[in-house]
Amino acid sequence: MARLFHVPLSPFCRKVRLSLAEKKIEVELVEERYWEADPDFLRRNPAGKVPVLRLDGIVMSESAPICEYIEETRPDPVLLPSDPAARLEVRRLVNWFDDKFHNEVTSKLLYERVNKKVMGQGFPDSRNVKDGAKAIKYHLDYMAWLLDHRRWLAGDAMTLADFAAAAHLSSLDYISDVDWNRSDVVKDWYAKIKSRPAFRSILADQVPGFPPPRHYNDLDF
Ligand SMILES: N[C@@H](CCC(=O)N[C@@H](CS)C(=O)NCC(=O)O)C(=O)O
Repeated sequence: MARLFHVPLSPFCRKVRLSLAEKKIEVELVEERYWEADPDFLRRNPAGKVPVLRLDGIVMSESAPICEYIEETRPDPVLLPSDPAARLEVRRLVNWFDDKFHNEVTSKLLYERVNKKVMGQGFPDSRNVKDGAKAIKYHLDYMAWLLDHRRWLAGDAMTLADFAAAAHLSSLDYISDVDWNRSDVVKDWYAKIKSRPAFRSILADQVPGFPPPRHYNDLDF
């Protein structure tokens, strides 16, 4: 069986979990406290980062190549279209969320509020939290603009771009940091993706010391 070394609220791990679940690949989840730098874990990924996936006898790291490997070996259902221009758009948006959104929002809110406490690194930096809360508004507005023009973020079909975005937003929703009233189209998109069977394991996550808000796993908000 596949084995994923992860932490529950990591958006990169969540994106891989969503890909695996959408393709109905059974996986054993192993929580990896990467900040404790366990030598066994560092052997699996010398970069010391999660996710790390063991699949087909291969130990893989870096969520984007992992998702593309899953796509290439298990193409059904399709999460990366075959048309080069459509693939480009999916990859652009995966990168948008995992780079820009991550740096401007996830690292400023989730890492300040949760990771610092879990890792014993002190209190949230209020400047960062303020910057993250400001930046998420602009990102939600950009998503709303995309969804005004398309059914899903990268086009007419659900793709890895939707999973990348949903992975970040679901982690932030766990700590009530998403204002779902800002845009109806974004809220509808999230309700649609959240109700997929692939999302179930993510909605069942529990981080000790951080109980999720009631709406977190409510499919109707
Ligand atoms: N580019 C990597 C980023 C993964 C990443 O930054 N994971 C975080 C947890 S959310 C981590 O392991 N950080 C440890 C570190 O940076 O030392 C990917 O897409 O997999």
